[in-house]
Amino acid sequence: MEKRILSGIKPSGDLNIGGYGGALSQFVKLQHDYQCYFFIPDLHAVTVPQPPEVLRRRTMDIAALYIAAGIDPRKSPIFLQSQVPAHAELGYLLQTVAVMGELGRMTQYKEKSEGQASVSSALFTYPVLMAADVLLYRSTHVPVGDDQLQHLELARDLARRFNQRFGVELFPAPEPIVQTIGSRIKGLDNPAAKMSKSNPNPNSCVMLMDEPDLIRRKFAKAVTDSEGLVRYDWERKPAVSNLIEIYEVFSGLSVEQIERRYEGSGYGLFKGELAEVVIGKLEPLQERYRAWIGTPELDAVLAEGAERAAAAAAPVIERAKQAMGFVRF
Ligand code: ATP
Ligand code: LTN
Repeated sequence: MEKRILSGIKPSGDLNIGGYGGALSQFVKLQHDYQCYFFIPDLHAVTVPQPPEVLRRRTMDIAALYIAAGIDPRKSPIFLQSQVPAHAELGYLLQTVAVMGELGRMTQYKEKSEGQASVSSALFTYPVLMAADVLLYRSTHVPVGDDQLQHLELARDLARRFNQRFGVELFPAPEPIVQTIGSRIKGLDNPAAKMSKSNPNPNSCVMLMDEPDLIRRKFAKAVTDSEGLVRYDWERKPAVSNLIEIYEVFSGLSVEQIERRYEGSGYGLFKGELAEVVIGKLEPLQERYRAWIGTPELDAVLAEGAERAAAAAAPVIERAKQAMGFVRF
């Protein structure tokens, strides 16, 4: 069976190096071995209120960053979820198969709704739309950070349930691809919490568009421990292990190579060189981003991507509707 991937990054905030390590850098590697569809889940972003101009800017930013990071849009279609109506359509069909209890158990829903005065019903059904995204392309694999594993498990359950209920072999159960390194990059101020743009401390995360000097300052301030040893050990040295993971993602060196390189040298040199390794990757990426953003070529990539995605999705949504008993003339 052909190996197919669909994955994407929500335009709900500006991208940091966590999203780069957990998603973007993986996408770039996987495009050679799979038929990939990379989309921008803009319908997901609006499950929490987004000012329309901000949503527009971030959506195009992520599209430009996909290309800047090295995704080749001729090989893998890049498109906006809102431009392929089949996503919302299959999302609705799958809502008839999903049940309230399993959606109420989703950790991300619980986290994002906690303490909010009002929560949209779309935030609750969000994981069903995510399942639709994946199943619409009959994806066999989905690269995600480990925070998305529960959602993917739901997608697998819904695929099996749909097939069984309607007696079809339509949806394969998609397998997650989680990198062992880089899939759980933590905050620079606190290795217990994921690096997230929702953290109010600006020193907690390095943004993909940060200037070199700012990146240097942020790494200089990153917490470590008092041991002075560059050693990878998540149990006992989470802060240092996190920095080693970031180093790995951006340098391509292995953990062992990094440990050996900084044997006996303390944290100052390690953090300084880590900043340079990250800057070395981000500067050219930022330059390519600036070459693409706001161009008609970027619009053309997205228009063509949406056409190719819609063509791939059409027979699948058709088969799903037929299986459920919708009349077709
Ligand atoms: P938020 O932080 O606002 O909850 P998010 O950053 O998790 O959102 P996205 O921007 O859609 O949401 O993340 C895109 C991808 O990057 C997802 O697959 C997610 O698992 C991954 N990702 C996000 N942050 C990290 C992180 N700190 N470490 C590793 N992977 C991450
Ligand atoms: N839920 C994901 C974004 C997302 C996604 C997808 C990822 C929506 N649909 C399909 C992979 C495949 C997030 O919050 N990071």
